[in-house]
Amino acid sequence: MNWTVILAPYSQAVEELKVKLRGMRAQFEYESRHSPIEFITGRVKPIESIKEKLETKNIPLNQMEEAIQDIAGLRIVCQFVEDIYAIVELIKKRQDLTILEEKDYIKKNKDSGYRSYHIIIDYPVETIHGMKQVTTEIQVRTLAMNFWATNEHSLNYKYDGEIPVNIKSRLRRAAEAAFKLDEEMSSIREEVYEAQRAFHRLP
Ligand code: 0O2
Ligand code: 0O2
Repeated sequence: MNWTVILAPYSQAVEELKVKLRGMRAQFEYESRHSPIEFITGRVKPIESIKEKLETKNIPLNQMEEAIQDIAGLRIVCQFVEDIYAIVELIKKRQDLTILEEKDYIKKNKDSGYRSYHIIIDYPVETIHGMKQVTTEIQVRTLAMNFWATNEHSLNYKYDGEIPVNIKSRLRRAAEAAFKLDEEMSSIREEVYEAQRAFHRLP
């Protein structure tokens, strides 16, 4: 199995989408409008993580491409919860990708406390063998949700997926506190937009 060859279109998809989504952010700035995008990261899932996921989900290697939807992953981080839904609308209007599935873990968070909006897309990549639809996961979340997810991810790694119950319940409380922060920030977001517009008008 030549992983470099198999993963090449995924890496192409991640690189192209990073450029395109960062382009959206730049356009908001050129127009001196509040950008619903704070920053964008992307990655191809490491081979070891792909193998692990196949094992835990009991999926044969030849079904990997259909079964694992986040081999290519983009992450869009924003300031406000409202920005997440604005981004989702912008992505839905795009002609260069197809939406396969949407998972709203904001309205209904996961048991762990995890919140984010996931969009699964098919993105066409032109290869030397022709066009290939590459399934890609776009995670859209606020800075507060990202802060929480990054810390929880580290703890999961540390405890090999078996976080002790007392830490788990603290994490759930922290997730609620982060969401409260998002709600409080949302209530003053018009003030923030105004300040940011004023800042951009400065020479
Ligand atoms: P970490 O791991 O959080 O410490 P650039 O050089 O600017 O073009 P970029 O985006 O800075 O590229 O880095 P890269 O290497 O292309 O992207 C890696 C980033 O993807 C990491 O951010 C990861 O946090 C993020 N990432 C990790 N897992 C996932 C995932 O499952 N889905 C998505 N969508 N993104 C993920 P950091 O902060 O660089 O590193
Ligand atoms: P990594 O290391 O980020 O790549 P499911 O079959 O629904 O259980 P599935 O199909 O993988 O799982 O999809 P899901 O749960 O919608 O989203 C998968 C990705 O979302 C994860 O990728 C994480 O990046 C993120 N995620 C989901 N739940 C949590 C959570 O409780 N905490 C954190 N920190 N991130 C979460 P991977 O492959 O699990 O991991």
